[in-house]
Amino acid sequence: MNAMNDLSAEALRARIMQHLTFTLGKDKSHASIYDWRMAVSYSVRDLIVEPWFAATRKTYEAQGKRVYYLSMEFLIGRILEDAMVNLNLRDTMHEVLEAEGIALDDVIEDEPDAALGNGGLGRLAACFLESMSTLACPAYGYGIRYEHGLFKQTFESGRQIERPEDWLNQPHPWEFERPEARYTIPFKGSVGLIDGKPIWKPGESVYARAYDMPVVGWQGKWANTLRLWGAHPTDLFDLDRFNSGDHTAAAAPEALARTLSRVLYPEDATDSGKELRLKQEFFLTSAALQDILRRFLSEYDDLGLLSQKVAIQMNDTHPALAGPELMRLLMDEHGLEWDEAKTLAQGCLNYTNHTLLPEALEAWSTWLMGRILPRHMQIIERIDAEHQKATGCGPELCVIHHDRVHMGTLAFVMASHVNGVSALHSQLMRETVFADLDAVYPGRIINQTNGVTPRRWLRLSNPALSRLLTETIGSGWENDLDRLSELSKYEGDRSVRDAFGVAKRQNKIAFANWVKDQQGITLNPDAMFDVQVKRMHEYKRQLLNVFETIARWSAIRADPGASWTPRVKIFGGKAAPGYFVAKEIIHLINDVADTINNDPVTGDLLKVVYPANYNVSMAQRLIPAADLSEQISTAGKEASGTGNMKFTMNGALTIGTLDGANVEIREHVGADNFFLFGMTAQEVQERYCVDDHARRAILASQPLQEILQMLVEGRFSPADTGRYLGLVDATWKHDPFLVTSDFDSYQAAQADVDRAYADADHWNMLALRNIAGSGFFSSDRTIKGYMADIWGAKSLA
Ligand code: 26Q
Repeated sequence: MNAMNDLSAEALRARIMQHLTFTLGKDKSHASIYDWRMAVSYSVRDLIVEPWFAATRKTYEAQGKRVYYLSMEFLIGRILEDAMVNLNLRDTMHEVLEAEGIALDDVIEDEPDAALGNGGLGRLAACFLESMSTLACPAYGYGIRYEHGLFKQTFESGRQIERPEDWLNQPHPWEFERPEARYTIPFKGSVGLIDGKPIWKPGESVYARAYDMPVVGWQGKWANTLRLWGAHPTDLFDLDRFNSGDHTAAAAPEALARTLSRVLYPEDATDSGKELRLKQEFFLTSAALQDILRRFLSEYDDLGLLSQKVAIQMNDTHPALAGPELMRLLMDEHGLEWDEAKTLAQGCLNYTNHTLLPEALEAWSTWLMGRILPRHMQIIERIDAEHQKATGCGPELCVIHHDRVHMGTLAFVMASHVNGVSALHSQLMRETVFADLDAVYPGRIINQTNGVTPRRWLRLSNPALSRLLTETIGSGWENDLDRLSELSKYEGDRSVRDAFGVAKRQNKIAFANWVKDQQGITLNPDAMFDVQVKRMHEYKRQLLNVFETIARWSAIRADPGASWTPRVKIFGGKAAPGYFVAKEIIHLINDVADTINNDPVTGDLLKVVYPANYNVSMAQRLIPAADLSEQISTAGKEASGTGNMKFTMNGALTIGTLDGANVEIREHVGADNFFLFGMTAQEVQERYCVDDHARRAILASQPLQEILQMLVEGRFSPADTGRYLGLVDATWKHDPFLVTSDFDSYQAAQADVDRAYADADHWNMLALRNIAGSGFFSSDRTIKGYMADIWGAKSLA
């Protein structure tokens, strides 16, 4: 039963006016869009509280297993519209506000994105929370309440500039502060022995304070809690210093404590080894585990039941201190013996791996770990010793190796289940990075292919297509996405294909209007919208796409009268601030865009746009408008990808390699409906054995030589002709992600794309087949897999 269905426009209006008047203290004649957004948000939030309480009550009564998802990142985006969509309130809200002369879209867009994540891993956590609520899985998300989320990106003369993000400079209407839920988080100090028992005397500590956000599922039937921790000082204030006149120093303890939850680290694929990062990881992990144990002990008095009642998921190794910390709490605070503590911890814990790139695997120096967390270092050493003894493994397999604590090994050893995020990635885990551990712990590695929530990524972001889907296959696909397969019956129906074309065109016009507004660039909605949006990283090969763009431009200029398929190349994504090569590629894309967009010869046949500050909200505008989805990573490098899934379900076709979940997307939509190119993961490994692979590939490819020559001549940077010499040189000599080896194959696939797009009706049929095959990529399917294979948790629907 959905209470929201009964809510009339009049009742909703009354609630909003109540908040506007009494919560915001504003008369409607003076209310700003901000005031309306707050009043609207509080009114919607009020409607979630009831299912939220009901879920808590049912969870308590069921006495079943609870799931805890620990993640350093939750890349949520905007909350209001998602809540309205799930409560089926959007149309009523539109009506109510319209009567007041307020546009709902303006209110929605006034909300800052909650950007508490870098990219895929953080967005996956957000999709999982929503699916766990939709599926009535009793679950909690635990994360950090960063004051500043992922930096804002701007471009100055084509270069990326980072500015701090400041989402909490306004009240956050979706959170409930819980001053009573507070834990002490200890650091540093020393470990002594009293009566043969280790006693940790911390040298410093901070408080973790809870801030709760309800996460409501589809149709408002269930809401789980996302609990974010804010850091606060244990000693508020140095009063002596203040009284002696040193006002700045007096506030030092407070400032120091708060730095812990001040800002999200913007690296998404390199382990920086920074002390503050380690402290953040422990801060999250310890606060979450203390909270989990407190809740458990409020219901049960036998800690021996812990692993029957608690399942903990570690989102990558970032919370991998959960193993030693849970053991420490069980032993040092609750008096359990080592063996029982270890068995219980292992019974509760599970680990998801999101990358095999060596530079991203966390490994803390034993020196740093011992200094920040001396008690944990002892526990880790003993875990490692027992792991070595039990498996007889060599040094490479140890948790501690070359004076570093390898967090992947620690997480693996302390987990019941270890999972990869696509079939290929899980297989590569077994064959490469975790091959030896897989041999000594057989069966521990399993696969759970990622998914995305169709509520945000279809229903909310693509209303035009959503209406068509409901008209064609009926309602109910939103939480039963396999029903999209019923669309196959209509691929031969010209009116459905046309209707798809109309919906897509509508989305493209909306996006073109936005680009016009933002950048003054006019886009032709009849051109193919070819999109690559994701974090900037060499392995994702934005450079391959730029190279093809340059070759295309050059080819059109050579024969402008030929029958070219008009294209708009759209890029989006941020580079980690210290990632020099990624930033150089951003600069190149902007330089290429500048040159091409001002060329009257190519005109509407080719445009390049790179809107700054790609984020969740931009993705929601852009993905529904895409015709072509670029998923072109070096095979074996992209663990899964999740953007690839969003594009597919919005009716974009994929040009891609056999990497990550692309493999499964191709299986589900059909090989004829996917533009495949490039080497396989196996072939990539073999190519790496060829010393001068790049030189050979370039010498064998006329177009590649021309592209590199144009860069050498400074064709795209006339005022600074040497700008890309380094990039060209590195391409000839190193090309670590095999851009050159895959170039010809990519270019050929792009030519196939051009031909297919030229037949609009046929293209629409291919797009419909993609949508029909995309049901598997709902995160509801993924979460059902985790519940059944990993957590042993039951839906309480
Ligand atoms: C590690 C140490 C220190 C500082 C930062 C980090 C760090 C932070 C974030 C390392 C990695 C990340 C994020 C990784 C990530 O987003 N991986 C992506 O996860 C997606 C969800 O499973 C996959 O679809 C993508 O393929 C994968 O790249």
